[in-house]
Amino acid sequence: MIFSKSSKISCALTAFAFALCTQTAMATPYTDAFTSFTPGSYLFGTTPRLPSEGILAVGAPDNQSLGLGIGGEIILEFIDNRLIDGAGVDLVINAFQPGSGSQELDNGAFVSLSSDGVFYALAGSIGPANQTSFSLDIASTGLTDVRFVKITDNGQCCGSGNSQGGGDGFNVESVLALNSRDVPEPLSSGILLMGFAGIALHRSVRRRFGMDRQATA
Ligand SMILES: [Ca+2]
Ligand SMILES: [Ca+2]
Ligand SMILES: [Ca+2]
Repeated sequence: MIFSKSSKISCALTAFAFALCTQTAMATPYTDAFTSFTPGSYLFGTTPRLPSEGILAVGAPDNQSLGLGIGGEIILEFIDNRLIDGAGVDLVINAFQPGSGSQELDNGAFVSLSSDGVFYALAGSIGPANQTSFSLDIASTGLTDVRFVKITDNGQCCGSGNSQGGGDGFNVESVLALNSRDVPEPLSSGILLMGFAGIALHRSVRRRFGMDRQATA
């Protein structure tokens, strides 16, 4: 196939504009924000969390966790990526790393997922168990492009009989999409304008070459 000079220039400009419009910063497989945090009840003198402290559960592991409080709930959001259903487990919820003898692992939570922030499907329950990382296969939800992860403390506490443990509810450290799809996003409105300018230039070049052909015909 033979391409004219005008076509080559037009394609290059189009590719340049498209690249500018869709270039992304490095997407992370972890959640990028939280949309809401509703603290639950905090027992045994544990320090209540503020709604703004939902940020503690956002992003990559940083050794900071969010005690939801008994019955508390957080909704985390993927912005630069989406959780997708792949082979096996897809989602990992990292919890608090307890010290020896801690009763924190008495806590449990429900995990629900949503693509649009309106309809949520239950993906499963996590804890109580002697572990600090919980993996879920999201296949049963029927969702393939998950943006929101809702984690709700199950309201249970202190099953071990230690009245000093678990009073701040399930502790969310971080949430990771094992199976993840990156979402291209505009770098900025300025870059978008450059993209549109590239497209306009592309059209101008096409018109210019069209006129040249007419002039030499
Ligand atoms: Ca992310
Ligand atoms: Ca899966
Ligand atoms: Ca954290």
